[in-house]
Amino acid sequence: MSSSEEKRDVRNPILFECAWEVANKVGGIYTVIKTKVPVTVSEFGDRYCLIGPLSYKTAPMEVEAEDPKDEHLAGTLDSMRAQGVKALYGRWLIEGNPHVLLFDTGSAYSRLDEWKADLWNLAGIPSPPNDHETNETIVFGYLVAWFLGDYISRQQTTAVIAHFHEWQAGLAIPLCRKRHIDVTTVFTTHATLLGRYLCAGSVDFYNNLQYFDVDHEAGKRGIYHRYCIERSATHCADVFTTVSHITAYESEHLLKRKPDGVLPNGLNVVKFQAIHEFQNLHATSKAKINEFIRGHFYGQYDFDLDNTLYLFTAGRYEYRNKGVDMFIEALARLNYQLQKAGSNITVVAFIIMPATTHSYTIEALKGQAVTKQLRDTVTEIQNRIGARLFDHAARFHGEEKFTPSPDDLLSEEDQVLLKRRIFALKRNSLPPVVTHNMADDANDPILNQIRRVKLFNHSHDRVKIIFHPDFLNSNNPILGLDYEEFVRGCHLGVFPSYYEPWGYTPAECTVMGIPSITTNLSGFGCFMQDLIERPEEEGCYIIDRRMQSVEDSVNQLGNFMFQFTQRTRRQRINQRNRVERLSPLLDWKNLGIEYSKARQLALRRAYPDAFFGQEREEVYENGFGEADFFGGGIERMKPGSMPASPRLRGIATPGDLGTLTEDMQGLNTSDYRGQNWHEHDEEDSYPFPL
Ligand code: G6P
Ligand code: 1S3
Repeated sequence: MSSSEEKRDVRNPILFECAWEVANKVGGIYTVIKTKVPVTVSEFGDRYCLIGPLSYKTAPMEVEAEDPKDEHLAGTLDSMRAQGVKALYGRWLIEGNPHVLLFDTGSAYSRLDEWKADLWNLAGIPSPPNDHETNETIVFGYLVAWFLGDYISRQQTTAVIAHFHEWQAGLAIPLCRKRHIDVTTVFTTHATLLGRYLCAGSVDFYNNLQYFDVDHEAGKRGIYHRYCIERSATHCADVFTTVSHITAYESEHLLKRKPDGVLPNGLNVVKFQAIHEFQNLHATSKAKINEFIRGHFYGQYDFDLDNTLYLFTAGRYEYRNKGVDMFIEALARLNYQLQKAGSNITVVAFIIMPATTHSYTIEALKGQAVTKQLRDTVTEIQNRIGARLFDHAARFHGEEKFTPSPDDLLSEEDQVLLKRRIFALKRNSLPPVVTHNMADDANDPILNQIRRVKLFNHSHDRVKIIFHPDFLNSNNPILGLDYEEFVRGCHLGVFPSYYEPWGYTPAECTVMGIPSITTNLSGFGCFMQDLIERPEEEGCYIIDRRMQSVEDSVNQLGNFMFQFTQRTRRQRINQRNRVERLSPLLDWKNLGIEYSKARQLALRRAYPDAFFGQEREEVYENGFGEADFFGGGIERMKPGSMPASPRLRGIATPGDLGTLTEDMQGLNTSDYRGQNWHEHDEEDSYPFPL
């Protein structure tokens, strides 16, 4: 997008990374951005600045205000502020401490109509009046384009890369293109709008991807205008990328542009000094979950916590897309299998998915309260018994045998007190399936499915269910753990997603050493399958949801879970060790290079002249310090370097999985990794009801 006369220096470019979830947690993109910051800062230092929306609720906790040191940036902000735009510039208080610029969209709403008209004239993108999310997207997009345009006019010597994530931050891309702003752009999509909507319905998505009439489908769902924004960002970006091969395939068909490459999502993997520290953390966190379970099942706490396994699923409440339907169905079958086998194992399955609720149920609160009272009473009595025992012992002079009777130690009053606490534990109802009062209990898909399969936490059920329809945090009066602590305390994460461009939940399990189940329809599942020869041996189970019937997939999931219940403690400990050893595969220190490649490609496309002639070598060396990226982590993963190392496919490393080269331009569908991406040659008819 550069004008060839201008000679911007491409060797030390400036990077703006723009996303709706910068310092503003909504979902997975927040994790991508936040965990990637340390590697990006190590590459760009002060030349890196994130751009996001200003939320007055969260910003004070996330950002420390600061004056910009870059005079051009300061000039641009002054000029925008003079025209009424409110913005916060400072440091994001996370590891890496990056510069961050947050725009208050509210301060520019007076221009919304003007900008909507401009968007229509410029790009033919309509914008209906009452779509708040789209209005936010438009205001934010115009503010970012305004900022970049002004900044570029002041700073004329250095190349600027603007990297945008997802359609909500992507509108600035077509604006930059139309206004000939001299920046080079990268657009990364983390899902497609249509994909998410279509999968949530009842279409056979993956077998029909190439047949969808995209405009019609978007229109039918009332998202045509959003789709237009997404598609224009996709097509106007210098470089278009996504997070997995499966979403690359989807993007090609639904957004009509083949991605230039895949940038897999990483995590900021922190290694403990002591190698088994994560095992200790499992034991401590599990003890906290045990406490909760004693309370929740009061009056029916008739199973052995030493033989209890904690399974969980978590994520955005997308019932079908996240595979909760399949999880509950498989749990019902597991219940039957365990009962039939006469197993002494109890499985407690947690579903952690935020929904609209009216606080906790009385029953859930009562369970924790009565067990707490019992514990307090036992502690008091224990102290009194101790005092009496001490007294007896102090007065003992060896005349006879020292045998204080129980009656001497446990007074009648104590016995009455204890009985009262025990009576308080009696209950006439079953331990609740859900911890909160649901806003729409009767129509809640998760509750209805639980009702259908009759998993009601009966005493004879070997599988118990607890649906916690809210995020976890350590101040929670019921399940007082934050998410990470909770995951560490569980035994197995289960994520049988149908639509999952990446899927951070199983990836997070992996780096915490917790085994997980995912599917070959999730970006993460395919990534692991591509890298590891037998992922299930490494505690990374992958259900086939692509090549077999739903019935077979449910059975496969049920069998994986049943096999898991058959493992001994020793086997579980070993498996956790193996899982944890996969974490370098997911470390940004190894995966960050894919982002570097995308940025280099963007520079090359925008400033091709700068890559020829004498400076060429220098640019490449600076841009691709591969040796720096592939440091210790990958060394650890070399096949054969340790006896119990996972068997990686060939010499594959995460870097090898990245696809970003100019060659990708000629890519066709069969180039996607993963198995059997069928192209149907003939389009007979529209394959599902219109
Ligand atoms: C960790 C701890 C062990 C504990 C074990 C329980 O490995 O270091 O002390 O026995 O967890 O494992 P489990 O799979 O039964 O929760
Ligand atoms: C998306 O968030 P989601 O849960 O709506 O982006 C995430 C980050 O790339 C990804 O992990 C997830 O699969 C997508 O679906």
